[in-house]
Amino acid sequence: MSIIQLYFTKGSTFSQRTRVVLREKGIDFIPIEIDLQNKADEFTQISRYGKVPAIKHGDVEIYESAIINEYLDEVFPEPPLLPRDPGTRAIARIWIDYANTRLVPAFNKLLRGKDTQEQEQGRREFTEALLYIEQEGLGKLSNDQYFLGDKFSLVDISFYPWFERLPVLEHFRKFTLPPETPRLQQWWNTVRDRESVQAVANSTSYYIERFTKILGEPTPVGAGQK
Ligand SMILES: N[C@@H](CCC(=O)N[C@@H](CS)C(=O)NCC(=O)O)C(=O)O
Repeated sequence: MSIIQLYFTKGSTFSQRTRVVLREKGIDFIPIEIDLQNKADEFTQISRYGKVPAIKHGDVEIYESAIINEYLDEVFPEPPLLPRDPGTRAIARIWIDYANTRLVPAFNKLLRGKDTQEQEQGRREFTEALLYIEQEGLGKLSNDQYFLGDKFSLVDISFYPWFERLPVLEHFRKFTLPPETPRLQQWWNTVRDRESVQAVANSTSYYIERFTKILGEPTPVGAGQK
């Protein structure tokens, strides 16, 4: 079959998920970087939501990172990134859904909320999600270094890009991982060292510069108080 074309952007969390899968599996691909401010027709014809990542593989055109990643795992089965047993596979999918529907929206609310009230609501929701992952995810699913045991999986891949951006939350929102999340901190220390994750990582200064353009400078502590 033909070589995969990957449509992505360097700073995109969701693109990093797919870029890590491609590297973990050693799949050859042609990277095509998209300008999201000026999307080419070739790209929007493939990614019908106009979002990265998207792939073209022969006649197969797919978007949505979780769906792309399952496709890649099916077409390039080695090393497997989902468990083979259907029950455990379903649990893995629940956690991928948790990343998409709980963790990511809470992160965005905390960082990009329109006012302090919305950001504080985001802080509560993000903290709650982290504690839930600590206790119900890493605490119960696995006795080992990754979500599903000793094998790195699509679950780890689905969560990790938001942890790479924790320094952004610290810079703009003074948020750090709660002390009640030692497993999560250990998990992130292990994941961040993987070759695939390092290969697509961006520096903290890259993120801070990028988000300063979007959010402005962080408000100094005590500003406006006398
Ligand atoms: N649910 C999608 C989300 C993808 C997404 O939001 N991508 C962002 C970049 S991180 C994007 O392309 N935004 C451009 C736009 O919405 O116009 C997925 O999992 O792939």
